[in-house]
Amino acid sequence: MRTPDTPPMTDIGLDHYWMPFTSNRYFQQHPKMITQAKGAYFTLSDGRRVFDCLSALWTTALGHGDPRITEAARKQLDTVDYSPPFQLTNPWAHKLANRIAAMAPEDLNRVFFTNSGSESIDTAMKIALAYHRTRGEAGRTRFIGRERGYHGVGFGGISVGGMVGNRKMFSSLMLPGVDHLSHTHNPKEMAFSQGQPAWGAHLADELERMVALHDASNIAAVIVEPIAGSTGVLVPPVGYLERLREICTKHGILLIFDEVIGGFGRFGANFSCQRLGVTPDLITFAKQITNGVVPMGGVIAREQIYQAFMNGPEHAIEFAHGYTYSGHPLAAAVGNAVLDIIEQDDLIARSRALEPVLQESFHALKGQGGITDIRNFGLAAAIDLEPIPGKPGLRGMRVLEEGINQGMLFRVSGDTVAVGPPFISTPDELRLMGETLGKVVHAVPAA
Ligand code: PXG
Repeated sequence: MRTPDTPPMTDIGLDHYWMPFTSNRYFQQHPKMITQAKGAYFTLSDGRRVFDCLSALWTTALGHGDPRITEAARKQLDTVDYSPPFQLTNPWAHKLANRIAAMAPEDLNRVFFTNSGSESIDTAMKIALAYHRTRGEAGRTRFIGRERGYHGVGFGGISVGGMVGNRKMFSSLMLPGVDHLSHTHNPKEMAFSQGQPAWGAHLADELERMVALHDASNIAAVIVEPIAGSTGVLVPPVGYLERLREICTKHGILLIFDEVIGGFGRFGANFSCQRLGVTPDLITFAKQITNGVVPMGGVIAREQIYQAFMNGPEHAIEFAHGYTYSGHPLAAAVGNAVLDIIEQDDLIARSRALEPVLQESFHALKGQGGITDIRNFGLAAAIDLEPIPGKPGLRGMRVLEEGINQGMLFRVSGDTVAVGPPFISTPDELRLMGETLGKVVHAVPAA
């Protein structure tokens, strides 16, 4: 079904938009365009309607087109459409910062706004460096990331990130002084785990080896996603994050949790770290804070980190960093509306209540169609597929196409299929998602 104001796709030239993270030539042969978004469903320009299995890009768990968000945005545009963020501000950004601080754990209560996850990582890394320097520990410049980590695409983020495809072209400009912990996914020890795997806490001890090698006085921060999202929902082993926390505390190293996916309910708590019971020193967020409707991200810092910057003359800028759109009034108004809806509709409890349904529907696929692993935590799950021999990624691409034919927009990365459905999903929708994934996997075999 096409709405009257949507031109047919054939009328739109496809030549000029260089699409991000896309096989552009394949796309030109198999174009897919979203022309309608409502609730938990997208409609494509050819009329196919699909369930939004990944909440768009881990962004839109409240569903698309919630009139309360639309109204908040409309009202904001009529009031203050833009306000410059340096040396003055707007009330909506302050209100949102106050609310985010109240949702965050312990004394993480100072919120710095950005426009994306990538900018949030850069910002957190700068805060870490400047924090140590301002306290007279200027030698603490090294960062420790983790293999298979995704921290966006800025030079900071790809340096601490652990995805070779995102790094290899840019190695000449990668930040110096970065080490990577091993990733925690070992199918031999943990395949088909439900929730947190029992094996693997000892992998955090690698951090002690890095400290022994470099000396703690040279290390600024460790950055990890508590649950690695875009590399296929890698769930931390029981005790692993606790151990990282312990070692960081012991050596005065800041612990940064990248909660760009984990913020605002995806894992059944405000932030995934609260569900997992481990508190970092800095949290990065983005995506769900605005339900994806307007770009926004940010960093939440412990009080003591913020206070370390509050020195020097009072008229001086304490942290020479910020974006033209930091605390944008439209994004802030939408963020406030999103938090209102999360509260009013009790959506974090709903996300938590849906978790066992998702777990059951995914783990029911065990033993089918060359599925080599199934993982889940919170309202997120992934399966790994046996690849087509010699053609890694092709089976995944076919799953994407066949999924759309069968009414499901799965997120496919290589031969891994991930889902992170909207919090407004019904249990039946989640069951159908699992059943359909089973059918799709059978329809596109590895051999
Ligand atoms: N950190 C994490 C943990 C992310 O998941 C970013 C940083 C970067 O955010 P921006 O807003 O700069 O894109 C992300 C982004 C996927 C997928 O398929 C996930 C992301 C991006 C693209 C694909 O899961 N997350």
